[in-house]
Amino acid sequence: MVSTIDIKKRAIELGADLVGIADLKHVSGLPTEPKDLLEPYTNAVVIAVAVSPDVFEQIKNGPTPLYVHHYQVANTLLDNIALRLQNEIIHEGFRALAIPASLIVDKVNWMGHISHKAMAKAAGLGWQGKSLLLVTPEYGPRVRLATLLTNAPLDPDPLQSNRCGTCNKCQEACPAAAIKGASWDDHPQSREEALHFNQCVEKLTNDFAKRPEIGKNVCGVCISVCPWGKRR
Ligand code: B12
Ligand code: SF4
Ligand code: SF4
Repeated sequence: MVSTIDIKKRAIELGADLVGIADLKHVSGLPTEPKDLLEPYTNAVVIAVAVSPDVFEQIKNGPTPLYVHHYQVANTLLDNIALRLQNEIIHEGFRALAIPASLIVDKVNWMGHISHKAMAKAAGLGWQGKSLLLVTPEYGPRVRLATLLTNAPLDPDPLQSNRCGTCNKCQEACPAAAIKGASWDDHPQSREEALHFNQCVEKLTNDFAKRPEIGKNVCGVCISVCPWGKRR
């Protein structure tokens, strides 16, 4: 029988730094690809892998080759943990589906299968800060995320409230001036409420990704300046 405590222990054993359970009722209306992705499932196991603080301390105005490498390895670790948990849950007779850590499935609208940030928030791992990133009390936004959908009967974790307060460090530091500084108790109604979205996309795709030593749509500045990540 799959139990909440066993799944959480197993995720940590496999290399997750944080794990939480979401009741999918909290995310009804969230856009997914395909549209009925969530239908067979009742819960999500959301896992986070922390990225080394020293990687972020090297980030000043843009990404470093070291960050690109750690970002890719963290994605692979997340995909491995999620796939192994998925198969173990299936062996117990339930449905389970690991959602890739960082796959863009709609390149026009810049969407994955589902927003891991929204799922992590629903699983009580943290809140979506002014940067729109998932901020955790333990590691700030210095985590990468993945989601495992399942119909196994698991106990959901309590939600966390927004703790950005009067801070606006990410807004001040953003090299694309993309962060508007808006705040919310639950979640923004659109990405545009939080960001000048196209300015962020433009900076990542037409500047950072075109640098030969980077080659990916990464940045890391709004992650590195967040005081919740520096507390560790
Ligand atoms: C496409 C993509 C991008 C695009 C678009 C980003 C974006 N903001 O959507 C680009 C290339 C610009 C990008 C940039 C970055 N990305 Co990116 N990206 C993704 C990817 C693959 C899909 C995101 C997606 O589908 N968004 C869809 C929108 C609608 O979701 P959203 O942004 O969470 O915002 C909405 C919901 O959260 C909603 N919401 C929250 N709760 C609820 C509940 C309900 C009911 C409803 C209706 C809505 C709702 O409110 C928002 C408005 O609708 C994810 C991986 C994944 N599958 O999640 C990584 C991911 C979001 N990226 C990540 C990161 C770190 C970055 C960057 C910092 C770059 C970098 N690696 O250095 C920047 C940050 C930009 C920013 N400030 O948001 C991490 C975030 C980790 C974290 N701690 O939060 C992710 C989760 C990858 C991972 N596996 O860890 N990214
Ligand atoms: S990823 Fe970079 S450009 Fe985009 S919001 Fe964060 S700091 Fe700004
Ligand atoms: S830098 Fe400040 S405003 Fe931005 S997400 Fe972190 S705590 Fe929130």
